[in-house]
Amino acid sequence: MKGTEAFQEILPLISDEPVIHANGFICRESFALKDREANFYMIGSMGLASSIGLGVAMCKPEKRVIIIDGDGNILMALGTLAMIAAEAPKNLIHVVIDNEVYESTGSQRSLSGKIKLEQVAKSSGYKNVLRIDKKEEIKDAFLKLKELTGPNFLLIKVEPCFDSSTGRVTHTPEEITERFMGAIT
Ligand SMILES: Cc1ncc(C[n+]2csc(CCOP(=O)(O)OP(=O)(O)O)c2C)c(N)n1
Ligand SMILES: [Mg+2]
Repeated sequence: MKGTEAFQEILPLISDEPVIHANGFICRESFALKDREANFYMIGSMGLASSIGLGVAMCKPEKRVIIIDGDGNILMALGTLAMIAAEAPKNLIHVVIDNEVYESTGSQRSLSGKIKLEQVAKSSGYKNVLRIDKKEEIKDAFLKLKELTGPNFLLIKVEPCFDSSTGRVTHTPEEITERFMGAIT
């Protein structure tokens, strides 16, 4: 499955949940397919979507909070997995689009071809962890994790082939922050 296809499957399953996106193609893809006020796009700072998602989940326990992360991003902030597991927000779903490369910067190989990220999440203490590699499995897996008490982790293995013609997020960081805060308040 292509990265784009993973987004095409997941986005229709999201209603009013806050979604915090990792930088690079993850933001761009989601923005191009369906921009929403409750989308937070991390522009530039790699590795931090998971920390921001944890903060939002802790501050808004009544909302189901979704992080859409990348393999390179998550590897840059592995300590955050331990922090999420330790804080154990019941309302958090951490999705990782794993193409085994840093695709946004030229597809340099990441470590996720050798390191099983779902095992890292499981042994850190995430409550429910699923790894899938077929597009047809996304809907059931995501809806199941939405029902289960978190923190939950969904690893989606994809081919490295985001569409390079996908545009950049056109909102400024200030606009993204302001409308996101408005949407979740
Ligand atoms: C601290 C930091 N280092 C490097 C970059 C450059 N950079 C932006 S996106 C990215 C790759 C992210 O990889 P991954 O999370 O796997 O997402 P993908 O691009 O594969 O969708 C890199 C290296 C950055 N923005 N910030
Ligand atoms: Mg990647």
